[in-house]
Amino acid sequence: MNQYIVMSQEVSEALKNKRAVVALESTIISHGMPYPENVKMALQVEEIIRGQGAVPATIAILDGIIKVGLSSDEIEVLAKAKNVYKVGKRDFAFVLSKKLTGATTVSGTSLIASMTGIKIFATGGIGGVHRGATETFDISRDLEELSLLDICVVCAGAKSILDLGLTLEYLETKGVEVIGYQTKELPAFYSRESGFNVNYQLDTPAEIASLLHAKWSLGLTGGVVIANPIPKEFSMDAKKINEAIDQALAEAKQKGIHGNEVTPFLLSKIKHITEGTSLDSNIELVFNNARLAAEIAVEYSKD
Ligand code: PSU
Ligand code: MN
Repeated sequence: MNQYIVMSQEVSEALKNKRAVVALESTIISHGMPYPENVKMALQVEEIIRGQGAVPATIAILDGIIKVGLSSDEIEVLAKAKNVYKVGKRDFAFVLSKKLTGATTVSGTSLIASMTGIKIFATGGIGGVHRGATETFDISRDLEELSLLDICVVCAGAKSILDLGLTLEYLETKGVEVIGYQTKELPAFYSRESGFNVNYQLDTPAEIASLLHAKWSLGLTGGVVIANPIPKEFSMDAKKINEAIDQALAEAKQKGIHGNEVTPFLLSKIKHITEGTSLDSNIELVFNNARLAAEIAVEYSKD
């Protein structure tokens, strides 16, 4: 397809046979979680997707090659590697031409998924408009790419390290619908409540697949966000997690953290402040999203 892209046999056969495939990002592995929890999470997510009858396609760049569908060994290598680039659109050309290793963000993964014909994507949380963006201009590339590419991203909403209200406004401007899975309220990643509403509620994977067919068959290009609340038993107290987020934000500001280092910095601080409980919740919500994404992919591949 292109000298820089190599697809695993499993993914390439699944796509050829029009079977359900779910794309998975790799920044969550290299920049979002510590080793060895990251490897365990990544391998288990793939098993959950296979268990639903779909094929997982974890996407990352290894030594200058974009891999679509990593082997277990490759996941291990990526999870342990140092100096892994965090790759969105502006980073691909540099990392590829220098034969470096990179983990793709939601936006970077969506770009490659789109090139290879994968439409359903599971992750933890998407990037968005950061708090204070009116000063910093910090708006994740994720939102822009979602506005351009035909991709359905299943996430647990967005964390309140972001300005959720502005993130919803931005998505509205760009024509990206935010669908709540069995909820009217936008979930806030670690907790099920944010105080904001989604655009529409849908209650089954089949209804979501049918929305995707309606949108894309009409040529309405662009993404769809499926906001899937963290299961109750793993959700965190909103007040407690928001205090941790505020503390992490203050520290980032004081240290002058900026650019693409902001999100990884905040994630690791929050984990530290919550003594690891945020990491457990984070892993569980990713499993929950992988399951739903696989169910949607299976329904979507039916017609
Ligand atoms: N949110 C999380 N975990 C993550 C990320 C976001 O809970 O690992 C990652 C995703 O890869 C997302 C990226 O695409 O951070 C957004 O980074 P930025 O804010 O720099 O655009
Ligand atoms: Mn940013």
